[in-house]
Amino acid sequence: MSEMFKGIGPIVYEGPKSKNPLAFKFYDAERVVYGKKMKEHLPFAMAWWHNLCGQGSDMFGAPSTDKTFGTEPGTMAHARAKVDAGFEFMQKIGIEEFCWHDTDLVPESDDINETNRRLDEITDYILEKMKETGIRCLWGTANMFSNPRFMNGAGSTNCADVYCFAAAQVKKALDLTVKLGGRGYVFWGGREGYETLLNTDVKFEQENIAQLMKMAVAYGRSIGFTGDFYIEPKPKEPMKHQYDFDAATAIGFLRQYGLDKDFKMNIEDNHATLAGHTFQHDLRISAINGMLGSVDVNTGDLLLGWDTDEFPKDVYVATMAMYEIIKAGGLTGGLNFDAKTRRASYTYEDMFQAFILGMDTFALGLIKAAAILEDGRIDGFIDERYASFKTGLGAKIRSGEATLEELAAYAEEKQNPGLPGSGRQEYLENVVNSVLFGG
Ligand code: XLS
Ligand code: NI
Ligand code: NI
Repeated sequence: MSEMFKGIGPIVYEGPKSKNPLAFKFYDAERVVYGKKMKEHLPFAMAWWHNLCGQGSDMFGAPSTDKTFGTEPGTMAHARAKVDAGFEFMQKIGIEEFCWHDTDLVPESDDINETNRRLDEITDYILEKMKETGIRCLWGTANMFSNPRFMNGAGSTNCADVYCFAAAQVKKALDLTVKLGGRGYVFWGGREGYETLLNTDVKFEQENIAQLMKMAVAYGRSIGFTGDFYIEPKPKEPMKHQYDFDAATAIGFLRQYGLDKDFKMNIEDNHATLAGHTFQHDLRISAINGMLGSVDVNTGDLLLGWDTDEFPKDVYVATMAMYEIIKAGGLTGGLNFDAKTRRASYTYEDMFQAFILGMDTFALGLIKAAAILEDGRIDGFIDERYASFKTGLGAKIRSGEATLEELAAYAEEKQNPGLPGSGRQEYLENVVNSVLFGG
């Protein structure tokens, strides 16, 4: 096997002053921040699909990037070359885990039996590479949105035959996740939703999705999968209305169908913002429900209303994300770069630049989040803001001992409560700026 990314890497840490474009300025894997090594706080993963399969095509234009790796696309030779390229890339950039869809790994055949045979063959090869390098599998998933048979959904399809094919793909992808030692299994419901209620039975479809997930849990546990199942919420695209709109919706769905013990969230920045939230919001909602599992780190573009899957670059956003993750006690999953280079960034070097950007941005986010926590003013203020619930009637409300009559009697006696205390938002924003940029 010959070197694919000739003359590039390994990428090492050179510090903030370095002008070397192919070096980390902030990500220093072994550096201890807030009690743990950076690489432990930041379990980065590579997404097979964007990095090894994505060729820069868009709805208006043909591929701009050559990811043939010297082979004929659509062949097993190409599938193997992607494995070679992927492991070389991860080793050079210093990433220890990867995520995949079944269809990223091999070309799909018309016959599912042949596709499965190819999957067995390629995962044998991947397993060899894993043993050689120590690189691991973060999570696997089944692509149940690209093939036209899934045009009306997979779990939510109107057609029982299609549903069976979805089940077969989930079964196989679970087998492979276990084979590769994957720590998680993802359901992203890209086509699980609807375009119009004129042809859709929403309740029926949601029950069927839940049933597919229940069967997946039963099967997964029966073959020794001990990791977490994840739902990756997204409000829209490709479907107009997707059932897993955001973390709150997905968590409610899991609880309704008794799936909440086996599932957690895989939160993606760009999906949260499409749902009209911040990334931090969906991380928080997941965390307070004990369901913050894994994260797809990317970013959208505030000027565009779709999933642009850009590499993270906004240190403020990364800081708030890491603040949530640290406070939640870390991730059981990882930080998967579900992100792609821009269409016009079509060279191999651009792939490395993109990961350097994402990893440095999150390293900065980690350093700054730790600084906010150590500074203590933000958390101190929040604590103080609710202080009236620590004693007296406030404490009784919290412990569930208060009655409506007693609270009303207090209010009537007091006549007027006054104002609840300034939220001091601008002050707090000043605090964040001073921690971020005050040296
Ligand atoms: C698409 C999703 C997808 C999932 C895996 O928007 O982010 O890439 O992460 O199916
Ligand atoms: Ni994603
Ligand atoms: Ni996405």
